[in-house]
Amino acid sequence: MFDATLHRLALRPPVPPYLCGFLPCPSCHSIVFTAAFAYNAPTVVSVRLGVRHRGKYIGRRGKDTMNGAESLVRTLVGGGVNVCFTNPGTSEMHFVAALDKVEGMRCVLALFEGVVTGAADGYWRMLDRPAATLLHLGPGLGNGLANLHNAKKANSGIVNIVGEHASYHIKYDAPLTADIEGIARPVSHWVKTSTEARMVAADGAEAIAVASTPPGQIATLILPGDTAWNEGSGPVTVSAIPRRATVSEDAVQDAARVLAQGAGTMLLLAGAGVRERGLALAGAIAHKTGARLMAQGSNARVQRGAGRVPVDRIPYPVPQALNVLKDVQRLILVGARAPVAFFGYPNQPSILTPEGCAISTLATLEDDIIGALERLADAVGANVQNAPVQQSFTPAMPSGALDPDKIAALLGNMIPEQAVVIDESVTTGRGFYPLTAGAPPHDWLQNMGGSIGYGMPVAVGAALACPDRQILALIGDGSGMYTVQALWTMAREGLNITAVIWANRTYQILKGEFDNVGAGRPGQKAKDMLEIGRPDLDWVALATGMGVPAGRAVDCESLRKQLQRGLTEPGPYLIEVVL
Ligand SMILES: Cc1ncc(C[n+]2csc(CCOP(=O)(O)OP(=O)(O)O)c2C)c(N)n1
Ligand SMILES: [Mg+2]
Repeated sequence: MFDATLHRLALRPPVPPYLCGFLPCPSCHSIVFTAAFAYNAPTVVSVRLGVRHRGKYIGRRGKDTMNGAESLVRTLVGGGVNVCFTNPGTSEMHFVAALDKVEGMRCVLALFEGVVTGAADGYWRMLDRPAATLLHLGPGLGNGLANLHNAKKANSGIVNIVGEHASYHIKYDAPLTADIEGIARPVSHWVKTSTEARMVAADGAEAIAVASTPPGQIATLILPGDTAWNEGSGPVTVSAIPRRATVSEDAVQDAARVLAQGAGTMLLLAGAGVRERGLALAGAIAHKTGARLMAQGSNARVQRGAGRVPVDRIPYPVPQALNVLKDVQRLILVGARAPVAFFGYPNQPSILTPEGCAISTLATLEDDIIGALERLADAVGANVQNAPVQQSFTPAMPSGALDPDKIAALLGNMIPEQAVVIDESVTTGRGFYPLTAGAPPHDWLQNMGGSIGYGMPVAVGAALACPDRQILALIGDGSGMYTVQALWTMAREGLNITAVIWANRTYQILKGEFDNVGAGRPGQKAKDMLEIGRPDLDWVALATGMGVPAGRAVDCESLRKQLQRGLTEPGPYLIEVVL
């Protein structure tokens, strides 16, 4: 019922309390014990009088107070951020304690920070609303960097909270001291270190606004320990989120003029342009004008399947991409960027559009893409009702030995309605698109930053964002090992995720790349860098060891059975597909 709160101290007991006695509680008027402590430190930093009563610290002026951490958590919840992916340490303990006190925040522990940041990416992609992270100083942030990079490229909004030493402690260069701002800057749109407990909530509100600013941004808020435990301001309301910019009438009319030039025009889509409404509008425009439609090579979330306007992506291999784009004379960008190769290769161009191709922009990713497409549809007289949509179809059920085409046919038969497919299939999945196009409506998420290990964490975030949907994570065995700890979080949270691992025991893609960059034929040492067998990873054991039930598939029949099981049983399931 009572205690005194000690602040900013190097405490050396015994510390005699003084100024103690029984006083009426300023909030409920019952009599409570009240004490102040002098700090037996080299310098006395602060002495304060107060009581903790009915779970709350009550300040000496009789007002209810709360510390910076609690002020921040209340700000987050008030601002609509109600999931926090965490991997905390000492410097974040007050934040952890505040999570306990505040209703409405779901806290999800991950055992590696790459899972934390990837999960926050997946959460945004499904809801267009940020989750928070909680990371432990520079090294914790460092472990999360690769998936923060992927999230930044996907324009996923994240309130990325990183603990820091107490501000007065930083100068001692203790083991965990690091340049957190320096580490955060390249993967963040906004970085701020809170300087004062009373500012933490306001900084948090700003971080939410920055993260939510279209198309979504990484806002890194660094929280020194003393800003968490000292007296805070109470919750702060998030200011209005900036709206997407309306594209100019010139941009719309220019696009209409380009489309009027007929064959050789392509609309290249990304962002809201590859969601259902954007595709319907773009499909109607293409149908009316004879333009071609295409999506960027990688997309944060494509809404596809029966009844939606289908769209192909620019292929990854440069020769195929050049071939797909060879007849494009006029390219109109709709949320997309002008297409370039994933890597530079000797004797291959970086720019994928043919020489002389005129590139114009209807809307950038930040703009109101849907509004722009609506106006363009009006300008060219296109009607959404006339957009040609994908018919439902199920490929013939394959049998016998597995290969990528048969796997695609199986998936085309089995993707459930409203499934969320997280695709990190790498080489196994290159041809999955056509045979899955006629499946019931579903979402398809891809790696936007090229840093592998994004898939299983993004599946965690997507499952938390959409608990009623089936999450199907299609993962290369090499990729899966980067963030394998995600399996444990799936088990702990009981997430509806079916993780399918393409166990080809190799970094198959790198074998092709070895040749593509002109490195010749791999010798034994090089081969050993491209194979991940010896020993073969036992994915069933890895999964069950982290609490995820699992099975193995070796042919079409067993894969079908395993998928049926994974997709119908509640909670996570892993399938090791031996290729
Ligand atoms: C963080 C990171 N490290 C390394 C790479 C290089 N890399 C690209 S793909 C790949 C292997 C992918 O292997 P797997 O997931 O098994 O797919 P497969 O090639 O066998 O189809 C590697 C190591 C990368 N993209 N990102
Ligand atoms: Mg592999």
